[in-house]
Amino acid sequence: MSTLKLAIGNKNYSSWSLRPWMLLRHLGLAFEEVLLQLDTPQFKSQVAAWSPAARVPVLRDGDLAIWDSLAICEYASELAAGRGWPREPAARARARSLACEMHSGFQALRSQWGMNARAHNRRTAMTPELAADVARIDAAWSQCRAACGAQGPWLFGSEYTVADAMFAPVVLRFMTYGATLSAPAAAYRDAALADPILREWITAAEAEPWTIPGYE
Ligand SMILES: N[C@@H](CCC(=O)N[C@@H](CS)C(=O)NCC(=O)O)C(=O)O
Repeated sequence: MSTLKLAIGNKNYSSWSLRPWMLLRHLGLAFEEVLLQLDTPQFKSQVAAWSPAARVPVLRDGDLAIWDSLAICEYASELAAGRGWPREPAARARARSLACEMHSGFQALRSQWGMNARAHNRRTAMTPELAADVARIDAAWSQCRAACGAQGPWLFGSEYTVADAMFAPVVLRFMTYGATLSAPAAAYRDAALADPILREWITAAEAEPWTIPGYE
C-alpha cells in the first residue's frame, strides 16, 4: 500500500497540479489522488490540513508534506532513483534550467492563456508579451528536439523528464488557444498530446461537472 498521497485541484484548471501528477504517473510511482475543488468555500480549510502554503499541489509521504510542484517533482525523482532527470550531467543541467524557467517565468502565457484542459478553439488577442513567451518556448522545444529527437519523443529523448512535466500544461494551452508553432515544436506538442497519461487527465477534466467562471 502506497504512503504517497497527492492533493490536486480541478483537473480542468489546475496547471500546477498536472505537473507532478504527470511525473508521478510516468515514473510509475503509486499514489492516492485527492482532489480539492478550487474556488469553493471549503477549499481553504481543506488545503490547510495538507500544507502551510495553502495551495495545491501537495504530496504527502506519511507525515511529510512536500508542497510546490517543482519540489514534488524533485522528491518523486529521488524516490525513483534519479529517474525523471536525464542521466548525463549536461543534459540534466539543461533539463533543470528549462523546468525552472517554466516554473518561474512565462507570466504572460500563464495569465493570458489560462489552462482549460477541456476547451478547444479559444482565441485571444496576441500581445507582444504573449508572442515572446510562445516564441521562447517554441525555440526551447525545437532545440531539445534537434538534440534528442532521434532518441525518442520527449524533450530529452526516450525518458520522460521533469521538463516534460513542467511543460504539460503549456501543451494543453497551445492546443486550446491555437498557438502557431514551428514544425519541430508542433511535433512535440502533438506527441505530448497523444500521451495516454495526459489523455487520461483530459478525460477526467472533461468529466468534471464544475465550471469556474473566473478561470474561463
Ligand atoms: N508555485 C506553486 C503554485 C501553486 C498554485 O498556485 N496552485 C493553485 C492552483 S493551480 C492554488 O492552489 N490556488 C488556490 C488559491 O490560491 O486559493 C507550485 O508550483 O505548486
